[in-house]
Amino acid sequence: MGVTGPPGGGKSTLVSRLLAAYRARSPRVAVVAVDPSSPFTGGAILGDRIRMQDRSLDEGVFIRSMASRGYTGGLARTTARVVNVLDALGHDVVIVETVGAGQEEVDVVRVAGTVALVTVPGLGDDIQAIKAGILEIADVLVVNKADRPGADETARDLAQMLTLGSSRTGWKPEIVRTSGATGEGIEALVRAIDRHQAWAAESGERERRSAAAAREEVEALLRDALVHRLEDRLGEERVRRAIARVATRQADPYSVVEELLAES
Ligand SMILES: Nc1nc2c(ncn2[C@@H]2O[C@H](COP(=O)(O)OP(=O)(O)OP(=O)(O)O)[C@@H](O)[C@H]2O)c(=O)[nH]1
Ligand SMILES: [Mg+2]
Repeated sequence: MGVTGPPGGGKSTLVSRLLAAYRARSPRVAVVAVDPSSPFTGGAILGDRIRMQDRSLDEGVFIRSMASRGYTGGLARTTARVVNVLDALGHDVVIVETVGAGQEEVDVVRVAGTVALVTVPGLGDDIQAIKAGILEIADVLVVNKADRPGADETARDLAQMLTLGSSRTGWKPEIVRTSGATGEGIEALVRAIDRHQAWAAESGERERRSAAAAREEVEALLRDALVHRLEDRLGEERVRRAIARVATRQADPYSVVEELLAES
């Protein structure tokens, strides 16, 4: 499952709570925290380690941070593979935490069977921003930091937004109020996730998502392989020259692609 949302919304704290809940019923649980800002030794990763410390000594728990700086474009693919490996190694639950800030993060959470979008009270404008991109991929909407004032209002705003958008799949996301700080609402969140997974299994949505993810993965690899094969045949210099002609407006990209394909 994916846990996404704005920076500092309490995702890691919630994931730590979810870990405890899932660990109580599964022998092996894994977390992949995708860190968009930090290099490998960055403070945020260390922060995540420390916040999840109470879980990290447990043999049944695997926690991995992945820095994404410098990996734009390939992040979703890399994450998908890491998740596959963890799955193959026998983890019953794999949680992917990522900051929901852009398209890249939206792609990352597509690897997940269930996506929880974490918001906090009083985000106002940020909720508008969320609405634009990521609301449509949320299967469960979490209003975290519900120990703070304004959680009910935020939940109402989200419910309102849901009525405006049209559901792609027929699933109506549940809205759950939680506090990672006090543990309030965690059981309700787990139940909401369970309900979505049961629905996804029954409705065929789970198969649709795995089929889409598999297609995405194979096509991406195929594209890379074909480009490399073409470069091998024509020589990198030939390709470079073609690109330069597009850059200097001597040719349009469509004709250049036709030309390269015809030559190869
Ligand atoms: N009041 C309150 N504070 C919380 C809650 N959950 C987390 N926090 C605090 O919010 C801050 C951010 O928590 P994190 O769990 O690191 O949030 P995050 O979304 O993982 O942050 P990034 O990964 O950096 O985007 C920390 O200081 C937490 O102690 C909550 O339910 N209530
Ligand atoms: Mg975090």
